Amino acid sequence: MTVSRRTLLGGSAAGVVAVTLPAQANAQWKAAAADQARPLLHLPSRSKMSLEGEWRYILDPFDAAKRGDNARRTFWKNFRPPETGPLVEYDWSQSPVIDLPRDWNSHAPELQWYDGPVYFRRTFNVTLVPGMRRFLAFEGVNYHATVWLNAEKLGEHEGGFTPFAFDVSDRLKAGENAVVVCADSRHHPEAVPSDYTDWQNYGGITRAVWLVDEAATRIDDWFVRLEGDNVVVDVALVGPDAANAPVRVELGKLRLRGRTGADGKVRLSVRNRLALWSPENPVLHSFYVESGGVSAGEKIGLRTIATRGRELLFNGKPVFLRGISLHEEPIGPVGTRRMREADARRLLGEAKALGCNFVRLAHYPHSEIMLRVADELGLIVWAEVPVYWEQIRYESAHTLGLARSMLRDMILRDRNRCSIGLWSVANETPQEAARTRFLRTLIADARTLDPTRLITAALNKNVDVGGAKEGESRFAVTDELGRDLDVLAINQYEAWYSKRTPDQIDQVSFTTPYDKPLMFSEFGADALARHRGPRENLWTEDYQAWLYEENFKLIDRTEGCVGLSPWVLKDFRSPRRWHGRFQQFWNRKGLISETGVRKAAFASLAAYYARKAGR
Ligand code: GCB
Repeated sequence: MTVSRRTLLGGSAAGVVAVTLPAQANAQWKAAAADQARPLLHLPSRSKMSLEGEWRYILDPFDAAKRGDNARRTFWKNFRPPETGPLVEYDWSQSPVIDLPRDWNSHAPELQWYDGPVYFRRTFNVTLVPGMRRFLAFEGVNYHATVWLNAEKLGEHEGGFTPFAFDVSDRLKAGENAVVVCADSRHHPEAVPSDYTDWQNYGGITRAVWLVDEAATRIDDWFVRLEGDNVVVDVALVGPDAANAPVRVELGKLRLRGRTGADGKVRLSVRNRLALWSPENPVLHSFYVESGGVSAGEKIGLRTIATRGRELLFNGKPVFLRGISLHEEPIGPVGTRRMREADARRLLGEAKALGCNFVRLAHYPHSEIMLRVADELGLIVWAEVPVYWEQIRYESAHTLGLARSMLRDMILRDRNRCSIGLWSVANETPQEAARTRFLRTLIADARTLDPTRLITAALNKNVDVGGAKEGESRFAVTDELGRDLDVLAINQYEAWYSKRTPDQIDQVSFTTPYDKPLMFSEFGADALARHRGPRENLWTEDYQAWLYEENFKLIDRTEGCVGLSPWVLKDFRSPRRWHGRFQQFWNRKGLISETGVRKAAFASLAAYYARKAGR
């Protein structure tokens, strides 16, 4: 299959260059997915050196370097010939500098719309310690990464939002080492998501890079959760002494001990005597695990989430999810995917100011720091993989393999975060057999990896819901996938993408034959901050607030509605939002502008949530 993509260089029409890429690139990506680099879990708890800071970069818009081994352009080899030759057409020491991690789009104006391969390089110094294992760990590279260490290829990874790592123990040299990463932001038709989304495809090494130090036998994984009245802890060791090893765990005042089996794994369990985590009381306990002199620790909370008929139960009690959806994009005048802890705190702080007890982290696994801050602040989280819209190739084995690896790596990374309540397998996907088979595979995987969370998906909006046509007002959520989900969720844009006006939302109803809870995972309208009424005028704050008020009534009269996460907390970058006055490549459905100006609907939602919380 040929991948045909347009690569834009420069923001002006004069600077636009159209490039058609060879089939080769897609073939490489496909090979990579089968043999994807896997993550090293629990990075925050490991001993490591940061590789953030200055890297150099080379743009390769024609994908020249991968078109065949040609010494003139094999960037990963860092040839530095004398001036007499041979000829080499790059020189890393003269290439521009970028401060990583970050997307390249916000780094320089001429890169705002660049979609293609970029090579990054930096050096770092290492002291070799006999017996120590070393890993080069990436928290996220969008979209496809190829990595070389000291000119040797380590491997590849496809998927922009999940971590991966390489064991480099036998490849590091004492002294200076050089890492080169090719980050290619292009999405081929079998990618996840596909090449068509409603958000900016921020390219680059967008999340942290680490050199991790580990003992020969390491604590590879742990999974702490509440099952019935018991705290259950799985621990997995990897290395020469992993079998039959003593394991000691502390969680708050609880003490657990055991020995691993021949596979290096052990399951420990003790009756719970610790306080439960909740949005009202987000209590976290100190977790500590030790084996053979190697230890790790973090903060972990305990809670349960379940359904009972149309009810949603949190720690055994009915809960109403007062939520908001958000993208991983910090508040600030320039759209970026550079999420630092302070950015996560500011974004989630706005959700708290709304009175939320819930956030939908759309439409892909967010940076791990978001989950850790949500744990601390007491926000229940919906986490999602980017199986987005009908453009996904549901019949492709490659695409399914990719989606499964993303779901797996997201769940393994985040299942110890007590904030996670719901795993979502998709957003607005067509009701057809291939898609349903595809999503059922993901749901089965999610249940195996984490039986303690509920599974959901944002189902199709408006006219597609239950086959209802434009103009109809009674929508039945009958999607076959509903059989497999724990919680049904609907995206609906009444009075924005439908012909109705907000006051006509009172004609609309949503029902479902499934005896399951139902959520409104999206609704909303674009509004330019500080652009005011009359409320009948599209794009005004007043129209948006009016639409919210009418939706609250719909929600209150919908049987089995257990919550909402309107679209969206903050205006976000989207290349398909062209309106020159109101949008300028921002999706304006935010309750706050990109710089943090609160729109009128912010106060409407905050007042509604105060009522819902009985305040
Ligand atoms: C949706 C999508 C979301 C879009 C939103 C919109 O249904 O799930 O990704 O950004 O609509 O603004 O149209």
